[in-house]
Amino acid sequence: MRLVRSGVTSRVLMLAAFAALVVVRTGYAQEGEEKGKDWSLLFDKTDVMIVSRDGVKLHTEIYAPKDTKDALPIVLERTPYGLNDDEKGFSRKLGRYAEMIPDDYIFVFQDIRGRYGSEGKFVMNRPVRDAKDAKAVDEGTDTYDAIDWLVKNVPRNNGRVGLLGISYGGWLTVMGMLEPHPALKAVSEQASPADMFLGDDFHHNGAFRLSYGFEYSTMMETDKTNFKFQFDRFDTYDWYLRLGPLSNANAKYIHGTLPTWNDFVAHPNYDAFWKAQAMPYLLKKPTVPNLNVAGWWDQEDFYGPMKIYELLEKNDSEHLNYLAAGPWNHGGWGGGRGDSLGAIPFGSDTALYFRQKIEAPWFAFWLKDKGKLPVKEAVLFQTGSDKWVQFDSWPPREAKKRDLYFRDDGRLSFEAPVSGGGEAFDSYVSDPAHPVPYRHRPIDMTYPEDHPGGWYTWLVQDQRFVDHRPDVLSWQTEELKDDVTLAGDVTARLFASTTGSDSDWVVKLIDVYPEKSEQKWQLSGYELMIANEVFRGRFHNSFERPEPLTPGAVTPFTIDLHTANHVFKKGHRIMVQVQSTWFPIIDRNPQKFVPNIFEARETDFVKATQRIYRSKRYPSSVEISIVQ
Ligand code: PG9
Repeated sequence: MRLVRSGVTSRVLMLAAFAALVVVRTGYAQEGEEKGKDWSLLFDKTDVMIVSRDGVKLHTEIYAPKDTKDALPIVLERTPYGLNDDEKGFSRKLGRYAEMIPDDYIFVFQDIRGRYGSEGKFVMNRPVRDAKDAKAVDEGTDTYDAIDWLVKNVPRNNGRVGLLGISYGGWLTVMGMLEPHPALKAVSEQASPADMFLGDDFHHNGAFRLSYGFEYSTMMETDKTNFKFQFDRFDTYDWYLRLGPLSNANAKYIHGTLPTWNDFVAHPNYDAFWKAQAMPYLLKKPTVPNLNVAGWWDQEDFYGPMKIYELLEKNDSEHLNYLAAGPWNHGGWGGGRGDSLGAIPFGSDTALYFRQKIEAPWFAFWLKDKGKLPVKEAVLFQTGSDKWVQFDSWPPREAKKRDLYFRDDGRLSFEAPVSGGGEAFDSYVSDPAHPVPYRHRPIDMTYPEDHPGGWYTWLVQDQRFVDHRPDVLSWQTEELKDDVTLAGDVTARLFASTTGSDSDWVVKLIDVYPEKSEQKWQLSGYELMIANEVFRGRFHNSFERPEPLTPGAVTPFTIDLHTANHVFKKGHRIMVQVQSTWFPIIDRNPQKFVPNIFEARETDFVKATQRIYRSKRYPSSVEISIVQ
């Protein structure tokens, strides 16, 4: 085929021809891939090693559009996951930018230090350098040095740079905007972790994300590539249960070789190690326009982008901070159509919409002075009603807080209990030897390569798979007579006791579909999680200094279930579930207080009887934010 070489038009035509081939590769490096595309027809590639200020050389690929004479902005993505070149040596990452390519950019992809083609040492979430040490480096200085080299050396660049990335790439983006290079004119932090102890990949409220922490640190620190730990069985629920106490991970498998695992063991509390990489301690006033992007069902980093948006918003006097969120799993906006997730349809191609109507125009506005901004402040897909909504603030100021109270006979009600004290409760026995699976078994490995993994959609899995377990309690409303529109914060307030001296509390807010769903027969009675979180009881007074719980004492626990933008439709019910294990995404709490759970012994793991109170004196509830 002879190419019609007419600049932008030819690129649009070619991209349209390839569009049918778009597939989504989900996971740590989620991005659009376009199989069979010949990128060499569209771009000239240059491979360079950019030298950072400490002499370490970083492998960088530069893709300049073939047929334009204009000076163009640079779009930079830095990654720990490799550039994934195709047979012709062109990065498959270009597929992620199909909707931006017609606007004409020079795309640049860089391996971060210590990974794939770059020199140096990889450090997981490398802390920000000591500013007093002139020779010190961090991901911010590497980004700065890369941008500096690019604007000085890449032919036909217009001196403007955009920076973006998903997850680890999002975190690198935030690092790059802390002390931005003057040429950095727009960034998009997408699903960046914000705090690895409180809410993202490695812990939630101090509870360790076992399967993720183990599989991710083996993937990143065994060699320079994305190594896969070889499980000897398909069902990792079984594997992690047989592992027993966490100390067996080093004793039997990794033998102290993984720095990140050793850090987990050495830093079981919220100490300076975790704070050195967490956004609340790093972010100040935004100085570069930033589009934060989040997925409502992001199984890895939902806390992060929402927290980063919230923190930057506090000092956003120049209106540089924006938010987009959609019905996506981790990075689900980066490829594919986004018309559904698991069994849940959304009525339109939400990911495509994001890339075409939000992300591409957003960068074109800042980097090319083209068009209008596609978002006033926050553009958020509303699940349940399946539509995009523009907000002036997030959470919306006009939202009213209402409590959903746990009542007797498994009822959930906006009416508070009017009587009772310590005798009104529901109870279950939590047994670390039989933990509740977090998704239905078999639980395959986190990032399988040979089959579509369950990890990517577990947050939308039908929760009926556990709701009759004796160690999972459920409360639900009557059928709703009108739509209930939740927009904003969700907070659980449990009054709970345990016979143990430590305990986890998992709370899930669920939309229960009608028994006969008009939308889709297979969704009849579906229990869809809208918000969820785990809290490790030992941290009820302080994440820095854990304390034993007093056995039998009623203790209040406030658990942030983050924000949601969801309509519980008329005829649906609202349900809350509470349980004390969520395995193996969360490690088993021994339920007996030990100074460091990573050093707990087999005999420390004990059954505990849990009580969730629901009386006037102890009114356990989930507070939701409602708009009309
Ligand atoms: N969730 C992944 C991650 C980011 C940052 C640190 C550790 C893990 C990722 O998808 O990149």
